Amino acid sequence: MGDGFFVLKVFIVVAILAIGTMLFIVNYRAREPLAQSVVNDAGYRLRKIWLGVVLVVAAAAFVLTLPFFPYPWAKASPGARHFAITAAQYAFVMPAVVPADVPIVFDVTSQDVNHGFGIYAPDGTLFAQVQAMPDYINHLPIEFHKRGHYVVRCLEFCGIGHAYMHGGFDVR
Ligand SMILES: [Cu+2]
Repeated sequence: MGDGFFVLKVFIVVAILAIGTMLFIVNYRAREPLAQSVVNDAGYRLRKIWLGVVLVVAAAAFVLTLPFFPYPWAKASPGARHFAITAAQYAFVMPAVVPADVPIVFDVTSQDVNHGFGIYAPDGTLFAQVQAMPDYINHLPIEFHKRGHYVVRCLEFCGIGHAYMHGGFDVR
């Protein structure tokens, strides 16, 4: 179908534009040398404005998104069933079956280094995740409504076998 020289033509056009731009800059600077103070003042002014814009945007984003923070909702209900999860290079020790439609808590820890405990729903989307850390138990309150097989993958690079570190459980 196509024109075999398309890439070459694009390259030539881009090269001509680039060389032209460079020649223009060289010429421009040669004709009108600007005092360093002029350049400095403009640069610092621009930087101050930019900092202000970034601060305003960041503050607005922080305030506007704060109500969507998930932590206040992450409280485990008192009657929740607990399941121990232990990660180790390069496998997970966990229950084979987890009940659906009841509040549960995964108590997640690691035997060696930091791992990620990432739970993927039967449709392949990431459902929940928490860090698995040595000498520490992270509690992940969760409730499954969709039955099926959930795949667990390590989400923290933990060594040479990281890519093969996965497991799973059934929700029934
Ligand atoms: Cu890993």
